Amino acid sequence: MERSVDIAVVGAGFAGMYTVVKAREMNMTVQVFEAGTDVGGTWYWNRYPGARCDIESVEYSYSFDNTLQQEWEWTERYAPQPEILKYAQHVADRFDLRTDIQFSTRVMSAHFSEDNNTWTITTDKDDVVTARFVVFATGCLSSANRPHFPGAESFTGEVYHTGEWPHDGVDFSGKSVGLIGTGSSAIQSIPIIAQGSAYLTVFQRTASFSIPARNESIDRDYVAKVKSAYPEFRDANRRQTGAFGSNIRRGETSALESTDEERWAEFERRWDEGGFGFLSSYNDFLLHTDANDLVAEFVRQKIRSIVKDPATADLLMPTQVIGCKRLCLDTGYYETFNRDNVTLVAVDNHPIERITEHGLVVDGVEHTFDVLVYATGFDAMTGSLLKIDIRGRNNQSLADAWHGGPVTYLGLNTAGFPNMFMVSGPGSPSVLTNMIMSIEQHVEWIANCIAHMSHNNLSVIETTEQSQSEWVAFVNAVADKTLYPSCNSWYLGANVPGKPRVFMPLIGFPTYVDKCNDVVRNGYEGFVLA
Ligand code: N01
Repeated sequence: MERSVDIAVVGAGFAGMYTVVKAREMNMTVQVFEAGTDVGGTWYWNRYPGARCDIESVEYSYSFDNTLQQEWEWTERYAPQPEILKYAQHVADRFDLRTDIQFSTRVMSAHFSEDNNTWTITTDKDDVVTARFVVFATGCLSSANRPHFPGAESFTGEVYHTGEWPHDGVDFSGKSVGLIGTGSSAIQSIPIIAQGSAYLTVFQRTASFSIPARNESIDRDYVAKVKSAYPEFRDANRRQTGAFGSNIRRGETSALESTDEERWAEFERRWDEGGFGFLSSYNDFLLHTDANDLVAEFVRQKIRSIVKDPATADLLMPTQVIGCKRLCLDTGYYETFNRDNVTLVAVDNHPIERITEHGLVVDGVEHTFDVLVYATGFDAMTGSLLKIDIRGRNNQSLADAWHGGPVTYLGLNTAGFPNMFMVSGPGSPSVLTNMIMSIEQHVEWIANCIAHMSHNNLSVIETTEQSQSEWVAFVNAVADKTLYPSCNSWYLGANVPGKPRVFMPLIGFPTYVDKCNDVVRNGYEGFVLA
């Protein structure tokens, strides 16, 4: 393809799809490139057993079209991956989005020309598209992190990564499985793989805190209530720190102000209810370690009471601050370690030494299996952007501009890269929110900005070095007021060896939205328009 368009978009997940909707509203031409064979992004790739969203279904969906949100019927409290993918496909059908998307195509480079203020995008299918604007809708958790272990190539069995799961599924029956990782993806898949395989060995570097999801069939009365005032329900969610959970009771006092009995009863109630509401019983879990210790100890006691073998229970005991890594929600995770066909191996003090033909070696002991599953997460927030050869002014690469860590203004743009927008880029609330709410806010901001430029005959928008360094400092100052930076999370890039440690997501969706709106009201303050 050789084509010239107003807007080139990379990625056809929820962000790329909505960008097509907005571009068409503005009567602009748009070309999306997507590596997968269909829409859905995260929900297209992450097909591992048990994959489901940890934000409730009625909230994790588009709000921009009232008929769409009224008509779509979710079946479970937390939607499983196949249903979310079906929803994305339904939206693509309903708005006829696929005509502007070229699938099975990976964007290789995006270069800005200062001569004519356009971007040139090239792909692995030899397409060349020029565009006034480029929108990276590449997702925050879309670049699989596959740690390199010596000997990895020598393993002769099947190998999978949770984030790149085969479309036809995996038949584990009668097979022994080794699974590396105990984050959200592992915690969702482990109970199901354990049930469906002959034997499962889990290799754990850091024990995670997990809370029961209490997933169930969706409560139709609750759905009817939400739908009777859906726009108001969405607005109420947008006013929450994470843009979700307006139905969660939020404690407004410190955990330290209650008696032991009151606290324990409250924790029990929340444990029984399941979900992220567990950490909302008091208002200071992520502010004070004394408060955090109380709720962390409650979960540790739950683990002790569920897991029968004391040595395994000890290994499963998380020691970090609860909530500073993304809290996991599970269905029968800790119970799975009571099964006869499951073993937990700690790889913290003795990291995985190497992979062999038939398994892997830890502390000199070889563990053998037929199938190896990497549940090792993602090069989050920056990985997918930095895989593309993105070049702005003076032929400077994004990798070079971000060598010390990602620098953006509002998570939307980086100095030296005019007319380039990121949807839910580093420095925006993104992964600390209901992603679809964040995506809608970003795409609408970008669309309004492009419309403003067209109406005012402006050809270039770009932030400044000063705006972005102040913004990064602000994002980190907000994080530093909390316990978030206290552990080695992917929010900090700490899961990928050599990645600069920068706290990437901004905490606080409503404040962020106010800031974005103020920037516009003040004539795109912090940007230079020409
Ligand atoms: O990835 P992770 P994930 N040797 O990075 C381990 C979202 N999500 O795919 O903690 C040994 O959390 C690593 O160990 P450690 C959600 O936002 C949402 O599970 O770094 N182990 C960790 O245990 C989530 O947070 C949903 O010490 C190694 C695991 O691999 C995010 O995606 C479901 C290792 C990776 O855990 C990422 O989750 C799934 C090594 N060299 C995902 N390298 C829901 O909506 C890494 N590990 C519910």
